[in-house]
Amino acid sequence: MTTNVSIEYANAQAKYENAKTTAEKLAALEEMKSYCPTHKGAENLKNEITKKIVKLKLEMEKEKTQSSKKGGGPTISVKKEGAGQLVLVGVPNSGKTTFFNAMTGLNGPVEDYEFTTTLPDVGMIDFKGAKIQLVDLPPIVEGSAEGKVNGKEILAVVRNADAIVFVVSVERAAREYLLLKKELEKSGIILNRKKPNISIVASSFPGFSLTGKEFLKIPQEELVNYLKERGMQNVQVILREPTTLETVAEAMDVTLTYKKTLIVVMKSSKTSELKREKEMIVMTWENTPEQKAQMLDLMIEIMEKTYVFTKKPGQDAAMSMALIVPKGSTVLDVAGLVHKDIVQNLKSAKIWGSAKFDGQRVAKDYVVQNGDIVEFSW
Ligand SMILES: Nc1nc2c(ncn2[C@@H]2O[C@H](COP(=O)(O)OP(=O)(O)OP(=O)(O)O)[C@@H](O)[C@H]2O)c(=O)[nH]1
Ligand SMILES: [Mg+2]
Repeated sequence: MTTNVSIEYANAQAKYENAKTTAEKLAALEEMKSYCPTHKGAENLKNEITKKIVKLKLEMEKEKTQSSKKGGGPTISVKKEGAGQLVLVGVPNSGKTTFFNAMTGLNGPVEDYEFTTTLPDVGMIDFKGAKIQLVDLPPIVEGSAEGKVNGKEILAVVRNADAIVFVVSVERAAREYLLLKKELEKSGIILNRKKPNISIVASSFPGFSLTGKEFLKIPQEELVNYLKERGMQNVQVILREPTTLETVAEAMDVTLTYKKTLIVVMKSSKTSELKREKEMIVMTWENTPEQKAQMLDLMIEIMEKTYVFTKKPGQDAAMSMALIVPKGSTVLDVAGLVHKDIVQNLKSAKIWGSAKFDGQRVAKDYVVQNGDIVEFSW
């Protein structure tokens, strides 16, 4: 039986098929699981993935005991929990654990020497009643992408996260950020931009078809040859942005993953040397309650999520129980999180917040915004 899956799931599957190491395979499987459809027909698929994950973990345990005999390092995996997962990335001693402790209320080890954190530490942050997972990671160094100090395992965790919070020290902010960016890019993690908005799919019709010709910045023949060399003869190409061969290569590279980021600059006493690039969100850490609240809003934003509240007719809204949904979710998507009966019978909803007036009736496909209160009618 075929099961309809999302683009995210298909991408994760492609990563799995291209994974070279056990850690990469595991990260891809966990990503597949997190994007696995939730309806009943997909249960088998989910079970199959779980079985594969268990098998891989057993293999990794075996590798671990074998390699620890040889003096190799431990393997690392972090289970996703809550409405979204953020990872802390920084060079040694940049203040990751200091920041982690402040946000989660936990008490991870903070020392003034390097490599204090040697394994990921997981904490949950309360966001208006919803839970966000924050992962403190061991440091990234020059050479992590090649496997230095467990770099591959750490970067596999970064790859699977919903978004990244960089923690840099104020004195060396720009240098640290460039080093981190380079190591992540070498591992196929691209920051603060989206996958090229073009699609290249095998076609059941013979030959080459192109939509959006005005976006092609190279002779069409070059593109046709490039695809032919890669075994794509019958192909449909749709361009929605200026496109060169590099754009095409990037769009076809299933090993790449795209993440949004936020940069926290530690040690607030001095001004930072960090030059802001487009799309970069930079915040100097002062550890005040207002700043923590602001930080949480930014975390939701970089994970590309939206938070809403629900209410029952005639009752007050459940303001202490936010629901976190992917950005762009509709009233119907939110209903799916509340109860399946609502989904089946949903007629419309009332919205307080982003609608023109409070309590406005909206259709099922209305896209919700941060802080909206939704009341279902069914
Ligand atoms: N003054 C000041 N010191 C800080 C700040 N953040 C971190 N430190 C100090 O910097 C040192 C390292 O902090 P950690 O939080 O352990 O850094 P880390 O990035 O987790 O380090 P590793 O786990 O080794 O990678 C400690 O001595 C902290 O007290 C800050 O904002 N201000
Ligand atoms: Mg640490």
